[in-house]
Amino acid sequence: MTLDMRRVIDPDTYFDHNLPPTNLQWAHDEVDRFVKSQSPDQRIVLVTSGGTTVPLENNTVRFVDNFSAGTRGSSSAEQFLAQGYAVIFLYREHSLQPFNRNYSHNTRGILSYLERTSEGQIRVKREWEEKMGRDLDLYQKYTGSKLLMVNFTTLSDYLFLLREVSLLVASLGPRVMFYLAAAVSDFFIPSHSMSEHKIQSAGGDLTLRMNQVPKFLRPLVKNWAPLCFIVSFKLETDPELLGPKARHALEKYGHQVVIANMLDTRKCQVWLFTKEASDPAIIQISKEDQDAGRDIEQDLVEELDRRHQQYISNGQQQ
Ligand code: PAZ
Repeated sequence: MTLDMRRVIDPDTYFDHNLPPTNLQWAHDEVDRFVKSQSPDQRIVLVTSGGTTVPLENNTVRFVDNFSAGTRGSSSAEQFLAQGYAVIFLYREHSLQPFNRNYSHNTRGILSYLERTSEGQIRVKREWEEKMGRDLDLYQKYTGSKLLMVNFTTLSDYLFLLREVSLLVASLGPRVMFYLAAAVSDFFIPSHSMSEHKIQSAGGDLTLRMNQVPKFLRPLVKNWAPLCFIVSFKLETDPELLGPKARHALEKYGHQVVIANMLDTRKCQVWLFTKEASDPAIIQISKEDQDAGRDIEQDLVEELDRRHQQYISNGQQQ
């Protein structure tokens, strides 16, 4: 399989040529209701999480996926809730979700947390009772009132939903944060260029031609939500590229923060780049803290919370 990634499309054209997701109207209504139900000074964060897929066929059997388990997004959503934010969680279907993440995607399987009592009832095993009880209480406390979950699968779903949510929250201005942790494909096949049905193998090798995905951070920052506090992520595997690419993104799009991370060390170290500081702030967490159950997202979200408060009180001057 070879990839040809040369053609560039602008963001508006993208929406004209790709189909919206089936949950777009539902998401519009739910986000609208959620936002209107918050108090006037409530801070809101849109957390995006998980990877987008890029279908190879309109009747999709095969797709290209983007790396992301959803750990960053789901753990961060929990921390934002703890900091008092209302959270819109835009996540890849079947990726990790806040509070559920501790039980849903490990090798054990949900049934291994349960047992049957001598009376025949099913209950949580004693060793998990305390932790599960805590997560259940938080999940029930926040769901609906402070946590709204909206799911996507494909790149196209994600982009339509991101635009929809952005336009709905934009009027709230600086008190809204965008925390764009989802891993979004850089390449795709437009709907009209895709095979309608399953690609057949009878023809031998497959050559794919993929277009470059338009850079949606630009319209997001400039047009969709210009007054909001926008945090994007940059993932690299080559350490030489990480700093320059994070800086380049800040200069090109003019938003507030780029969080840079390396694939191998993303759970223990991140760098925060801003326009104001010449060197990035480093947030890291020791192996001992990780083993004790502490996530780097706790420190990361606390730092962003501080910077967001500053941004609000500076009246967007940060
Ligand atoms: O979801 P996860 O915890 O496995 O990974 C998180 C991440 C590395 C996808 C995220 O921190 C990130 O960098 N997102 C942006 C990726 C990108 O550059 O498109």
